[in-house]
Amino acid sequence: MTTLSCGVLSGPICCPAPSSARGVRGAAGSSGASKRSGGRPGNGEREPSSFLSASSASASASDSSTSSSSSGSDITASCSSSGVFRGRFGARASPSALSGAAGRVGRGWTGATFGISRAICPLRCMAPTPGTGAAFTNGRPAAGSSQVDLTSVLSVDTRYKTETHAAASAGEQVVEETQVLFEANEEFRKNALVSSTEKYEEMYKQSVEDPDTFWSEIASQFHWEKKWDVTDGKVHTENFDVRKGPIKVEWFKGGKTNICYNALDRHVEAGRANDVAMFWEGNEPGYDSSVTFGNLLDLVSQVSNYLRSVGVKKGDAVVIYMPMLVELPVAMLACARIGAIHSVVFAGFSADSLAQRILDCKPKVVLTANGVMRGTKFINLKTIVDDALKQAKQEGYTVETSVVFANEVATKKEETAWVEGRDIWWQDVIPSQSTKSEVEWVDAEDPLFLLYTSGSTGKPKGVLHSTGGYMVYTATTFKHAFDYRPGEVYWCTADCGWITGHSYLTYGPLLNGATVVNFEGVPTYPDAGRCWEIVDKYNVNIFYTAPTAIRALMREGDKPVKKHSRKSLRVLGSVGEPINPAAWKWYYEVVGDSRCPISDTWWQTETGGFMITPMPGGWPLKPGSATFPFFGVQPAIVDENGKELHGECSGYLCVKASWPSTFRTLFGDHPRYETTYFAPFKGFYFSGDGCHRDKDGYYWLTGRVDDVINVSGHRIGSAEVESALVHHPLCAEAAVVGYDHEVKGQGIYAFVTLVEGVEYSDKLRKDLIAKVRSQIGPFAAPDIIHWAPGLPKTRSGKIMRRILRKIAANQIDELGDVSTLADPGVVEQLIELRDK
Ligand code: 6R9
Repeated sequence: MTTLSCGVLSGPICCPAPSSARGVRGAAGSSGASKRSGGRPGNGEREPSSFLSASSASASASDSSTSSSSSGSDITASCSSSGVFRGRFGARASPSALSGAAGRVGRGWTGATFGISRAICPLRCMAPTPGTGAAFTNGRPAAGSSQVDLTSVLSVDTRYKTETHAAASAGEQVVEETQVLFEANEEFRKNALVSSTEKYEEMYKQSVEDPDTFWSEIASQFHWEKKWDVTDGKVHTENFDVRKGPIKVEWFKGGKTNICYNALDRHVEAGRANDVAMFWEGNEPGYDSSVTFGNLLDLVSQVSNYLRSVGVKKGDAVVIYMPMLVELPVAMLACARIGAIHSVVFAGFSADSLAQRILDCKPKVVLTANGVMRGTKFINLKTIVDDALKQAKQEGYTVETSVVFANEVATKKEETAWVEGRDIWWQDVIPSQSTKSEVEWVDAEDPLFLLYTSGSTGKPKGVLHSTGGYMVYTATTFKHAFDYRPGEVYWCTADCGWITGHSYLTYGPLLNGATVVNFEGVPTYPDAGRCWEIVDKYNVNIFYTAPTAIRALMREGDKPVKKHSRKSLRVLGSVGEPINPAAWKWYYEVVGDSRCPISDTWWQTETGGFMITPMPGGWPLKPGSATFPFFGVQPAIVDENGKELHGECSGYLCVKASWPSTFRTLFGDHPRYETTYFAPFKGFYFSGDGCHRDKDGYYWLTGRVDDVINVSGHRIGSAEVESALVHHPLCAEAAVVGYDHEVKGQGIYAFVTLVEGVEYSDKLRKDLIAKVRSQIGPFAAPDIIHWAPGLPKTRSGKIMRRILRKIAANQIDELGDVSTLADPGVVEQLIELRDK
């Protein structure tokens, strides 16, 4: 049997200084675009969190072209042929434990036998690559294109393939290696919320057979000012089938509630006012603060009162462009308290991107800070906001009020540019507000927030979530996927600029009354031991991060980890992209001391909460698999014709029915919502991801199948980068693809055709990268610019991205059929220029 051995203040100035504060922080008070065809307006959507940006930066500095194939040797090297491995959370290979779960989850599938031969590559049984591969005409996908590109599924998955090869060539039995199970020890399982596959099965069965009762019971644990309507025993209505009319989802309609009340007031009223709700850890060690539920409620009330005072009402949008100060989640909760719709834009997006979002949702107010330090780097947020507001004004929309948090640790007030009449210091207006603020009771279906995300066109999609279902679902998923127990300290490294920071740094944990760690800095500053220092400092029990951060830290070796005890850790989590088994193993063995289960949570901005995730203790884990669906989630893997596949299979990951936190629409564009997500495979929500289900019913996510690149766990549309590139006057055409990147998961590889007669130069290369940085944000900067005298196109002008991906991956001998190209000679030219 092969086994894997494998404030100065201490708090916001405007709230009482918490006793545990030690800091000295003054603040916390606290598809081929071309000129010829007209480039799309540049815009970006997402960027890695500050955490992730750091790892991206370090990755590109060292070797931007390294493929992740090296991880393959890691896994081989650490394979041993010793017997069954069991740690405190041990690994084992056993068929029995799984039989229940597998038998049930793999609908229509009877198999539960274990130890059968299957290579790690989850795409073993993927359909063959279609002839021309590229799914989008002219590299310029139409909004809501219903086509998906199977070739990208194949290229995305090379990490897994490589590992399979590596293991095989070392004479290991790949088969058994992939079947290694990591199972929680008896003690862990006994106390787990979901302690067995049987318990999971029972709950899952009820959740899909009678979702109305299942979710009503859970929803009843929250405060509802008025109970929801029940029609024919139903608390939800949905249409997931475009053939039957408009797509529509509603949960708990008629119910009146408030998510801020449930996340704060409810705990304060239950006597928990003095319990710590949030530990804030600044970029600079020693700068920290903590806020209790009482403090947080006071702060949120003050901000909500201020917003009301400047005319923000229920249903109005508020844009938040802030670093990870306590004030960021506070601002979100303050909007929720008064029924305003928050739209957080990651404070790393460029002015252009911010302007685009402002123009789309037309906020009354923008909340920001004058600057922030990330590691040793100062980021002047105020100049970015100023530029964005200027652009928005030129385009016809004027923001009347911009509230600026003076982040004294990063920069001085005197050095901050100012627009009289519009700009106002946060510290001048918030602390003087009353700490009492009436709650606006909203309908469960009233919108809670908007969050822009990348799609396959240049225009970002404003994903809209409503209140009641989102509240119930994020709270429930948080509790179960992390096996959360009252009193535990939980640290999520995500920035609130992304969905993870919404659902699992703010709402999910606070709804459960958990103590959250909010870290402003980056994992490698001042050194690679920072995370573990923080874990020990706050006795973190649950730690949730992204594979890109894990890989960046793994490169620094075990020493910085082992220097710290980490004995408080109980559960680890992963999100953002598929975690490669080598990183999983390192996370498990080194960070978690082979003691802590890893919840590899698959979900999306659109889903609002976890969809496929382990429940620690409930069943054994397989490194790299997100395991099984959460309660109420009915995944379907379909083939290219939309036919649902059963048992062991690979294809496109869809969902058959709504779950409470389904996103309700794309802001201002319901047709795009329908065509993007519901038209490709009729009757299903299409996730945009490829997926394999193995013989045991485990789900293995294999990456995006559309033209979205997942860099450091965050989505960037290739169309957006192409559009930014063609904004450069010397760029005639651009085609962007993803390629395997050792740390970031995927990197950005841009093929660029210059205008006639322009010479290639390093300066131009830098200028092009700078163009993308300024149009979208630094995180979207291409890692590689590949000069392209021409692009491989079919006679109808369709770019064959399959070929570009192969060239980017240096798989020149796997180009496949190029005979349908208008000019096959282009490929030779591109190969010649590969390293130029
Ligand atoms: C939460 C979040 C969503 C896309 C999603 C998928 C990828 C996220 C994953 C994962 C494999 C996981 N993704 N978690 N892939 N395993 N555990 O990241 O939302 O930024 O919208 O990205 O991220 O490709 O479609 P979002």
